[in-house]
Amino acid sequence: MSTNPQALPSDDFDLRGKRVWVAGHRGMVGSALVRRLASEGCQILTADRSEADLRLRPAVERWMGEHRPQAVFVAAAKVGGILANDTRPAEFLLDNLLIEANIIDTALNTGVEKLLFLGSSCIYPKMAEQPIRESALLTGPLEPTNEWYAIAKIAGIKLCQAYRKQYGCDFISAMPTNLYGPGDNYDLASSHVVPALIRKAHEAKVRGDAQMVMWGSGTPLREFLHADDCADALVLVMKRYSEAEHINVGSGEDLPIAELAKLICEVVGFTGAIVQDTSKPDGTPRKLMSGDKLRALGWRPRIGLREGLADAYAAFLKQNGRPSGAQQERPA
Ligand code: GFB
Repeated sequence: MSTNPQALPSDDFDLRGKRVWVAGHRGMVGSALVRRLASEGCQILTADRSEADLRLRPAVERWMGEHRPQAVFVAAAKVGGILANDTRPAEFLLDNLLIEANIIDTALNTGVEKLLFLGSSCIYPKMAEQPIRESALLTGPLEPTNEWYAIAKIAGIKLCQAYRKQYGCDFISAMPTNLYGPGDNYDLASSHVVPALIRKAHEAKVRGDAQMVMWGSGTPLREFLHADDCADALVLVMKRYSEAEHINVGSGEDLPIAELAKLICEVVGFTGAIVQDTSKPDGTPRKLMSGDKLRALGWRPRIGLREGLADAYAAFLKQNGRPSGAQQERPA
């Protein structure tokens, strides 16, 4: 802990030899962090849900008390795509509030030296000026489809800031853009757009369908980052960043969903038509984040979108080569 709550440490936070807990190691970002941390010379700690349900305070206290992590990546969260966020608001709000409050407060009590809390680009106002700078937080109304998740993540940022201000904890926050990659969720009712379209294109190809369904109008713009690039940026942020304000983690480029769908069809090899289901929501029209702060730390993404999508499709085939319960959608 620093004696001056707002001060930047003069040196990098050294991970070597430290006990580093990746909370949420089974998720897409958590598992990418575990892969990335393997070369950092630290001891990686993980807790299975059977060992510690992170929504339960006594379980978190017991686990952290026993394992005494020195650094924590809070990658554990209830996450999902636009439909899951829109239809399960209570879970997205409550589970995320519980997880972050339990971990952050127990981190204070167990003497964690540094904690990095992960949020999402949906914390920003729906109509924020683009590219979205970190200072746009709380300057306007949120996107209604994910305000519950956004409020929980904003509360997590504020918890880190409050613990920094009141107790001098080196707790920081990073806000990744829309992520994709190995270990993603391919359930069509709860997934994000990239895994959903990979699965739909693959199954349409295998069945020989003439078309596949894309939700919404296809006009919303989204910025995508491969989970391995995200993990790389997060490790750098853990080592080099120590400010109260959160930091954006993105690729710096966005594209319309209709173009993403075409690109995914090319990567997968589906040559049929893409049809819209406009009964499904579009969500935020655009959420391209400014990457100035991250670039100032010297970080650049390495994985281009086409290459990243090919990697994600290869991972999908490995994970779900022959899906037993193919989920077929028809245009509304
Ligand atoms: O990835 P996605 O679910 O999340 O949807 P958001 C992005 C865009 O892709 C929306 C469209 O405009 C969707 O309508 N889309 C097209 C599809 N086809 C599909 C499909 O088959 N499945 C899905 N899921 N989308 C989430 C937030 O917003 O982003 C979360 O709800 C979080 O809170 C996450 O912030 C990163 O980008 O709209």
